Parts: sequence; C-alpha cells; structure tokens
Amino acid sequence: MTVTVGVVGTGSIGSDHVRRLSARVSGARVGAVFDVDTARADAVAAAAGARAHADALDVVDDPAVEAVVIVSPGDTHAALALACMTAGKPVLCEKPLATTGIDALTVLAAEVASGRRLVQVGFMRRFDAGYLRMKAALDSGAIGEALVLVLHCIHRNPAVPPAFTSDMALTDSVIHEIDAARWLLGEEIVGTTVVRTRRSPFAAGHLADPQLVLLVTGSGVVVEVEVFRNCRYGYDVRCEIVGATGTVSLEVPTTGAPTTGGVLGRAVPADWGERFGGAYHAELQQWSTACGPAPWPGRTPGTGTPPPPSPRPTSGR
Ligand code: ISE
Repeated sequence: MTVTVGVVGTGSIGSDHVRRLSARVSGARVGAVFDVDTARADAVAAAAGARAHADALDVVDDPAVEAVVIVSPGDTHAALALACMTAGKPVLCEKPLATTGIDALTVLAAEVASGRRLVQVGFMRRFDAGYLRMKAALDSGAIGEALVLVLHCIHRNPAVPPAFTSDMALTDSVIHEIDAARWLLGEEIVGTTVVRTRRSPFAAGHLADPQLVLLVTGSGVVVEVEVFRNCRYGYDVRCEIVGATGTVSLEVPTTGAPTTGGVLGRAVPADWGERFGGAYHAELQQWSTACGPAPWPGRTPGTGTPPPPSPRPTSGR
C-alpha cells in the first residue's frame, strides 16, 4: 500500500522531503507539489513524477493526494493545516505550526473538534540518533535518578537570508530546543527570558544575533539556549543535560576529518540537512507509515501518528 503525498513548498527542506519521499521512504510517493517559484516546483515535480499545482490548496484538495507535508513559509502553516483537516487528510507540518499563539490554538482546537489526530509538527530531533541516545540515558537514570537540573544548548547556523528576523530566531530556530526540552524532560515550559547579546558584525539590519534564551520548566529545570544565526563556521547544534550525579551530551557527529599537525580534526556540518538528514528520513518514514492503512489500537487508518506516551508525572525532571 503506497501513500500518495502532496508537498507544499519546494525550497531547500521541501525539495529534500520530496526526494526522500520519492526515493527512500518505503510505502510513499509524491503525487503533487506547489511552490510560489513555479519553475522550481515544475523541476521538483518532474523529477518526482508528480503534478505541479498552481495553488497550495489545489495540492490539499487533489483527490490523488492522501496526506500532505507543509514546507512553505511559517506564516502560511496554520491556514494550510486547517485546510488539510477540513479535507480529512493527515498533515506533517514543518515547524512552526503557526507564528502566533492564537493561530496555534486555533489549529489545536480544530483537531480536537475533528476527533482525529491529523496534525504532526516536524520536530525531527525526536528522531535523531544522538537525541534518542541522550533520552535513553536520561530515562535510565544514568545521570541521577529523575533529577535534571540544567540543559545547556547551542544552536548555531552559518548564515541567514537578509529577511530573517529576531523573532524568527525563536519561532524558526529555538522552537527545536523548546520541543526537545519538553520531550526529553516530559514536562512543559512555564517561563521564558530572552537576552540580547552584543551583535554579530554579520547580523543584517536590526537582527538581534546572537540571543540567549532561558526556558524554565514546571519543576524548575532551566534550559539555556544560545541561538546564533551568523556563526559562519558551520551548523553546530549541541545539548548537554546536567543531572544530579552526571551529565549526558549529544555526541559530536562522526566525520572523516583528520587530526594532524597538532589540530584535532572535527568537520562541522554545513547545514541542518546534513546534520539531521537521518532524522528527517526516520520522521518521514514513521509519519507516512502511520498515514497508511495499518491501524493501531484506538486509531482508525490514516489518522496521523500513534498517540505519544502519556507524559510522566513531573517528578523533578
Ligand atoms: C530551520 O528552519 C530548521 O528547522 C533548522 O533545523 C534550524 O537549525 C534553523 O535554524 C531553522 O531556520
């Protein structure tokens, strides 16, 4: 059984998703795409053997499309997710789900009203081998039974387009640390402070870059995030969980960089596609399989992903 997927947005992430769904994800194919850049959409569609529609909603409403991946700009996500739910089609929406709290709540309310779990947000770090190993170590009590104190996070990108804004550093970048912290710790964020540092000379216009973001969880864990979008040297994502009797960190990605001449070789990924390619593939595979006919207890076919595990009681982490 092959799920026919529609993809809205064929930019760098979207075209990568089309290639993954067309060539690597088993049980899925791309039937339709849309992008405002019609030439790019036509090229991506031709390579995938898909149709290029003139409008995003034509992808959603295409009768051949059974599930939709939204990879358009963030401020279009909420309306498109609502359209997918109206069409009764499962949707994998790249983060953010919405760029305002009220729009996000509107989507959540529509899903609750539909009675079907149709919407998944593209938090691919939950599928990353390094993050999964960190979570396993944490859950095993290896760093101190049930007592996390601090998370130290670094989220550096080499460069951003001139239109990138200070708010996007939070809604487009730090959103990954917000979700990862909730997932790793099994509890909600209850407070946030943003501190603007001395600006990078490469920060365009009024972009505040870097920024330090402090997140506080319900049990008092502080998650400290340095988000730096113009670091120039590469794509560098780090995370260290500090427990009562130990720590666990994301491993440095294994590379073939030589250590020579007194210099320890460590190649830095160029972008998130390189660093999280495996995670994106695992996420798309699980989502498209879940969109297929195989039901799971309590779910009817084609209703998105299996229910998440019930959140742990906030026992100090
Ligand atoms: C981008 O949209 C992503 O999702 C990347 O994972 C993140 O590192 C980057 O900052 C975002 O702009």
